[in-house]
Amino acid sequence: VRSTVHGYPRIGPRRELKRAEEGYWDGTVTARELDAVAADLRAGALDQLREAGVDDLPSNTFSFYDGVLDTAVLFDLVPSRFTSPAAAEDRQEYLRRYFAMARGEQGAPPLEMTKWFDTNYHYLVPELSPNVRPRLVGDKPVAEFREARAAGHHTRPVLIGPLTFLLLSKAAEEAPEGWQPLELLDQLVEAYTQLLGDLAAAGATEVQLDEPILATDEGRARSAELERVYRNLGGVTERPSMLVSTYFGSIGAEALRVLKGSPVEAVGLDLVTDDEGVEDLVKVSGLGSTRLVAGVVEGRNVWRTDVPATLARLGTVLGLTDELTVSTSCSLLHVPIDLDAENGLDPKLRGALAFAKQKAEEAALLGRALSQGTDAEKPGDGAEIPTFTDTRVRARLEALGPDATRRPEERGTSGRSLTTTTIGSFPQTPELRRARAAHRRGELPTEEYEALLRKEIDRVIALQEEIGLDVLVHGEPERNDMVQYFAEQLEGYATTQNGWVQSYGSRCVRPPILYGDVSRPEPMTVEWITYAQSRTDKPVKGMLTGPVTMLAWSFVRTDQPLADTARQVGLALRDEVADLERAGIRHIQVDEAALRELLPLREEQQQAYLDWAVESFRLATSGVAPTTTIHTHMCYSEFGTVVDGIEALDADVTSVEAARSRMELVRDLGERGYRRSIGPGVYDIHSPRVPSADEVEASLRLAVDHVDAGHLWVNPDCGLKTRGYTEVEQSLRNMVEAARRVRADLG
Ligand code: THG
Ligand code: ZN
Repeated sequence: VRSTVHGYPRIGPRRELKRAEEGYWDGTVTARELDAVAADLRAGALDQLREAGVDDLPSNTFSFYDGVLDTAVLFDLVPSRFTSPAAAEDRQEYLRRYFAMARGEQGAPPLEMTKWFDTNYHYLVPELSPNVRPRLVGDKPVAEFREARAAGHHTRPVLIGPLTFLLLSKAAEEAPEGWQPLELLDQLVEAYTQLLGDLAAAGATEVQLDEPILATDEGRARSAELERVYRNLGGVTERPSMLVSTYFGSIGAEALRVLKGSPVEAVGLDLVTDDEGVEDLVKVSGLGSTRLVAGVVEGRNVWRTDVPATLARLGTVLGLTDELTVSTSCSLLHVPIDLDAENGLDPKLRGALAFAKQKAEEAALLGRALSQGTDAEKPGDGAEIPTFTDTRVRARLEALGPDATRRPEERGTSGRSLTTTTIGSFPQTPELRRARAAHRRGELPTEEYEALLRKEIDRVIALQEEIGLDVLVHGEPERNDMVQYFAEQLEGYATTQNGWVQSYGSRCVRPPILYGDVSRPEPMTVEWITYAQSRTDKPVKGMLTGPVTMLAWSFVRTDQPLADTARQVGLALRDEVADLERAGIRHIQVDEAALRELLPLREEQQQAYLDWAVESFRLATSGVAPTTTIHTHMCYSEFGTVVDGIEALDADVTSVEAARSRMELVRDLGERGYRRSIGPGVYDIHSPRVPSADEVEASLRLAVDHVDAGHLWVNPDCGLKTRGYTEVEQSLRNMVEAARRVRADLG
């Protein structure tokens, strides 16, 4: 029994890719230097996998930004705004175009970026239309195969499958009404055919085609297309054997039957996310001669594999296929690289963890153990993963009555129309970042660091007063990442020093590890918020991160349902909310930026999720007086499926990203007779562009047509942390001016 992994992190053990790319973007790193760093990272990853004992190594898992973008460029699916006919086709031009698609350039906004399924990784959304013609123009998968072979590794190139690629793409603006990217399927498959031929000619004997879309309702409904794609690809005479790999959940018996009956030589299944994968295998009476690549090592969480239990499960699965390979449940892109780079973790917790390198070792070990019989080698220590229980937390939750998640229907109102505010964070200046880094290294005494933070708060408060905003924020200068910041202060949570995971492009996050029962030993934000409040007569908003978002952006324990964990976080936040209120804070915002992201991929599971998501939010926020205003914020505008959930949160004010979707949400909510207030983002903070007062005014006038002005708040569409002060100041001035004009008109 052989072992493999579906993919490996690209950023490098010390985020080398980030440094090289950001240097390239600001002109301090040459294209040649960037390519050299990338080649080193690819070689390093293969060496690590080999060292871990993995039998079959993947290649083409590297990307400068994202694999979906790579695929679009590979097949010439580049919108015309990024092409410059004058330029010679060389490496510089290739990189210019590639990064322009990812990040935008003068006059050419970037491709839309969105979440990769239910992960915290983002991909770029290809824009397709009947005017484009997929054709193979690049050679990245072939080049990386050759490069690996030169270093002595015979690899399996990994590609995004055609079905997943097209179902994740969108119709370009110029496409006719009703046209769908899937209409390009046959042409695209033709281009893949050529790629398979090139790979075979280069010596590749197997390729991996990733079709995670099959784990979603949308993908499951496409079994006819699935059948067609793989029948056609299978018909290529000179081709490597094909592994179609699926992940982020089971794919259903129908898709499995299609794949089993297709020319595909191997199928990869996620056997970790749910139990249905094995049930499906039984339903189709096993895979027979189609090889099963069994995803049994969890690829997107950090817990080590329970080896004896997994061997037992694999024992059952062995009877359902003639040939088995052990693998991860998905690419290891979603976990940090190496546990050995952490030295601050509690040994008891550390013993329960595995990062990418350790997970590769687990896959290898499982393969060996199965080949040699389970007794041949004592795999792992077999010790139980420790539990961290806090009986006090459990008793408190137990004792809560139904009123703990209910607020009175009648609330105090601000009495004002078009109240202006911001989402919470203000720009993090280089000075601030440097000070935080120095403080963390122990080079800046805490008193000096905190004095600096207070100075920053003074400045941000004064600026907001001067601009004329109504509800102020302290600007969050004390926070690095909003999730990390709270995790550092909660019991039951651990943070890492070096556990970086790619979020998008060169941007990374260090997801904290929620390993035990959660509680709040002492107030987390009260000191900073009350300090800010002491500097102004206007109300200052308290800023917290909600339970769902705390879970979505952390690695979370799996020994109890997410709902139970969310309730514990909700209770800890409830304590914080109570302390803020007691300290005189009248506006409290609990962000649920990730409410949508954690929505299960399949509809049948979505309601149950929304129920506990709503309950944990309400647990956090329902302890306050009717006169305290609860705010929440969400970082997207396509609500569709979650709009009932948003209503059920029962927040007094909900701010959302609406700048790019022309206030559609406001209209929808208006039509539904939404009772609470809404703050549709009136300009897009994801771009440095300053909106004019006229422009903001136009948006506001649209909004007041649909929602009573007393229920309308005025704010940017997200936090201002990643922006610079010059543009922020001007944008906010224009926003306040626009609100003033519309308010004056309303009388
Ligand atoms: N926090 C976490 N996850 C997130 C976001 C977040 N996921 C969605 C969205 N926001 C992703 N956005 C970003 C934006 C910026 C950065 C990362 C994700 C970023 N990271 C720094 C970097 O890569 O240099 C490191 C930050 C740090 O020092 O902690 O700039 O807000 N969890
Ligand atoms: Zn946001």
